Amino acid sequence: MDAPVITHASVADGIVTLTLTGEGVVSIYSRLSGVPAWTLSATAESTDDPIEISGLTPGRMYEFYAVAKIEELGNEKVINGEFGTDLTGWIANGWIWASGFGPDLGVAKFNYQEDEGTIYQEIATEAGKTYRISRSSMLGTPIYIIGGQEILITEYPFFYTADSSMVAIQAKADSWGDAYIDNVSFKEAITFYSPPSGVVSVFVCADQLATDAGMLARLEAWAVGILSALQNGGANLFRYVEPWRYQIGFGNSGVESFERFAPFAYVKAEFARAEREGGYDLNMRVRLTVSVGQKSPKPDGSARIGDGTRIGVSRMTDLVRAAFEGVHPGTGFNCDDFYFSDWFETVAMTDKYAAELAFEANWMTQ
Ligand SMILES: [Ca+2]
Repeated sequence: MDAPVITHASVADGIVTLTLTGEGVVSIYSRLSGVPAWTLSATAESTDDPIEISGLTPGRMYEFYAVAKIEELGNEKVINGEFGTDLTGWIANGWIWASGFGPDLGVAKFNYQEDEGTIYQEIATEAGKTYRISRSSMLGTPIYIIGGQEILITEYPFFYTADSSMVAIQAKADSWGDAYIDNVSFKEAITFYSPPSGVVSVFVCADQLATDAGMLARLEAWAVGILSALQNGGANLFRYVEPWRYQIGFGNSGVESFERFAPFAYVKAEFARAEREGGYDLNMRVRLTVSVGQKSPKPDGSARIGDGTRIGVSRMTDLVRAAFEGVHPGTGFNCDDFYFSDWFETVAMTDKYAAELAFEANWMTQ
């Protein structure tokens, strides 16, 4: 079976919402970026609805992937579990065949003239394999699996992992009342797991960003979330995605910290081009600048154009531009959609290359 695909990731109010395609029961695993161990975060019966993951620490980057599980059932191992016309296949003591009970005519019925009685059937099993046991809901009939030990089934369907090569499935009744069984089923439960999906990174905004930080800091946090989720060929596009905090310096020794962070994307939001119209109405724009950078191990220029093992700034530019072109940051931002407005290179060396992409949107002022 194919791996599920995480097609979209978003974050709001500390909750990450993942949209997936794929079949089966999906488990979402997460970890703090940089932490080795993965944790099961959510399980969903299907990928039809988006899956929400809460309990995340704000202000941190998380990674997510999905695995799907499908259960198929093997052949029916019970002979005459429907009790169509008789008790063929069963060994009965105090039980008789009867008609006229339940939606499927024909049942095994305890003949309560007896003190107590059992009806059972032996089934070949394989130790270590899991079987799914079901029956029609019938009153007053405890069913046991008798293998290496005797197990009373208390809920259906019941999943049983065999511990021997032969078990008996047995209904046992006391003399005090009516008891019936019907539609007894015993099938191997075969579980398939998909390969894992690609890993998606999401920056969970700090709660205080919603109230304490300014609009520009909130815009940067939004853009970080989008950039963190960008992938190319199933892998994260960037190693570091953060608001611009002057992580990379330009000192006497050249460009500092570049190798440590690349491939990176840094985001800066700022107000731009405020103009006054005739009525002194403020006409303002907001600019989002995304700085992307890549390194290459040898001075071959692949940081700029990429090669078989490395995504160059050229491809990063395509993906980042598509990610913000015509996109609105959502409720709470008084602006129009963002549009690409400018591009220029900022670092051009044989083993390092960086460029800035600028997007602008009209900012509403009331
Ligand atoms: Ca029946």
